[in-house]
Amino acid sequence: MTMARDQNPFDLLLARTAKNQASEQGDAEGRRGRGRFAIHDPMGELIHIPAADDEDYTYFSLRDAGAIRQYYDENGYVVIRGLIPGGLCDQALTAFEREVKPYPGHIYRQTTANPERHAFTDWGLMLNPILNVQSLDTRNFSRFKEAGLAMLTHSRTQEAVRTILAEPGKIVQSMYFDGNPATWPHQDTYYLDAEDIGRMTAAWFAVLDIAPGAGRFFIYPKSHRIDMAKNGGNFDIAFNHARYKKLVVEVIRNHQLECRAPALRQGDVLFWSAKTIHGSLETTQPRFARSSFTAHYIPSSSRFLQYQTRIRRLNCITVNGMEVHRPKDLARQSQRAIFWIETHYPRTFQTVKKLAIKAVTR
Ligand SMILES: O=C(O)CCC(=O)C(=O)O
Ligand SMILES: [Fe+2]
Repeated sequence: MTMARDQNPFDLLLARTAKNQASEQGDAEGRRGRGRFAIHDPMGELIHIPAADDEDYTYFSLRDAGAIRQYYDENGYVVIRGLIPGGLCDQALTAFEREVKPYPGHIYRQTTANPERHAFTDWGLMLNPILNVQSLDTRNFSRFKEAGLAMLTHSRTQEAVRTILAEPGKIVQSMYFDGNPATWPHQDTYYLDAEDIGRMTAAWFAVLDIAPGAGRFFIYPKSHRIDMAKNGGNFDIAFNHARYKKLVVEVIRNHQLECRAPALRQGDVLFWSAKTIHGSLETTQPRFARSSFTAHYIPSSSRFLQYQTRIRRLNCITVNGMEVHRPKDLARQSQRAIFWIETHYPRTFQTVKKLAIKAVTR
């Protein structure tokens, strides 16, 4: 799909920079051709993405509040450069190497939502992302958890979230990635959202400079405006998840959506909306980590919606003045007992869980 770039406030901003002195038309064409790194998009098409940020859009800094909001509303995502101080990113990396990587036990994981031990790539990267950094057992992961939460609730993060949501946000989920699971294209709203569907915003925190072939995060700009089937009935997550995945691919194809994978340097953060189709690209540079946190924020006045069907009660603590929901919080004895059953009787636990989810999404 060709974008109406000449009406885009972001393009106007770019046109003002010294780097972009060509005509509006020529400049837009030039930028589009400047991504030099060839890679396949999720549809198997060869695309070119920027290898580094000097080949990319300049995007925004935190002080551009009005432009951030406008670009986000229009495109369903926005990049804020240099949001998080590099020192804090380094602390998280060090804590990950010291506390998390050598840990031999089970941790809840993003892809399955089940407790699993680490799976490693041939290059020694942790392949199965961590789910809910805020619920990790502090006895084992205190530094990593602290550094992660410091980024996700940083005063600058809170300001960005407030700009996007037009009110303070609260965290309902988070993740941490080291190796690349190549996340298939999806919208988060199918799994979680604010009660007012589409209001949730999520953030991808680059903890180091992300190499173009390390599993870059991609988004399909403007896909947040497309209405898709809801979770439930023939598209329920428990028994028809594969059908939903296929639907997303069809929507991308039918609307001829453009896949973008911005170059993110350490401390840059990409925000996207609950309905924006996103995921991560294939790995073609397997030696490079794609160290990143993600966090999902709903407006603080909003209730939390799961599977587009049920309101979930939140179990919040306050970190740096921001509310953080802790699902399956391993600081609690009762949750540790469930965790024990999940790790010792995984099959039985999964069957019961599937049936319970079907019962609520029917
Ligand atoms: O970074 C990724 O691979 C996917 C992250 C994601 O889908 C999310 O946090 O919602
Ligand atoms: Fe997602």
